[in-house]
Amino acid sequence: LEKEQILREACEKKQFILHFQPQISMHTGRVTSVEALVRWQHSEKAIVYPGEFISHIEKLGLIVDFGNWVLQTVCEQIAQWRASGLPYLQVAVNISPLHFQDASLPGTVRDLLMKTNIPAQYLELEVTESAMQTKGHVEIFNQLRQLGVKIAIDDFGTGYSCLASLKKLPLDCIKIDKTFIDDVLTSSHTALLVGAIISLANALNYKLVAEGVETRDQALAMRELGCQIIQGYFFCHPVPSDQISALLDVDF
Ligand code: G
Ligand code: G
Ligand code: MN
Ligand code: NA
Repeated sequence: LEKEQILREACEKKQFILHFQPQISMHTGRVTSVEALVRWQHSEKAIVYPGEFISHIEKLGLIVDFGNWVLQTVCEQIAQWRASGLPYLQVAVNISPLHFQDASLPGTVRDLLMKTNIPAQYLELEVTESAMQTKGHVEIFNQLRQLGVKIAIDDFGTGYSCLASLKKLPLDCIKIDKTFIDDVLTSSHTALLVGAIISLANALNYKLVAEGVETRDQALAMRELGCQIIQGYFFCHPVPSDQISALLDVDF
């Protein structure tokens, strides 16, 4: 109960901050986009990671308000980077399956895009395969795509019906789960699977991002298999927004 009170207060007092993790193009060695990752800035020293609090926010019924705050903060950040002279930068935002069931999501996104005046293609929503099972998701999907917002399937390969989720709806991006990258060097079976997923993404004309690449050898193996975009600690950890500008100048 105490934890609930603390979380409720954190929501009210806006103790959340966003960090951004670059996604690197294997063709150019440059940052193509970033993923927004929330952190709870508890006190001056303590940072709490979302694995510890997102599910509580969901249980407290606060996830729509919370997710809308994340979306608003991201849209404002995209506008701010642009206003400071940088090119538009695409930002991927994690959306809870519960938020994805909320019929007001497309309208909220439309209003935010209008208010911040950013082109819709710079906002990418990451949903997991479980969001593809929620009630009313088809309508919400279609409305979001009509706005021009991009949709990525997160943690691809870990859900129980990833091919079904591809069959159902047109997407823009597949994010191969870290568990595949973890084994790609040690299991030829996994390497074959990863190659097949990459072929699938290419055939469907979807962007493909490899997540959780931690070593040079993993990055080289993924590039060898045809992966175009890599995200992971090997290239860059999630960082505060004021570090992004310098990273846009780096040749990775
Ligand atoms: O940053 P970290 O590895 O601790 O993130 C853990 C999990 O929290 C990931 O599964 C990620 O998708 C999720 N997460 C991070 N930021 C957000 C957010 O803004 N909203 C939601 N709903 N989930 C997030
Ligand atoms: O579920 P989702 O894909 O949104 O989770 C992304 C999470 O993975 C982020 O919270 C991020 O901090 C974490 N992450 C990103 N790169 C790496 C990595 O190379 N290794 C590990 N262990 N985690 C990573
Ligand atoms: Mn994600
Ligand atoms: Na993921």
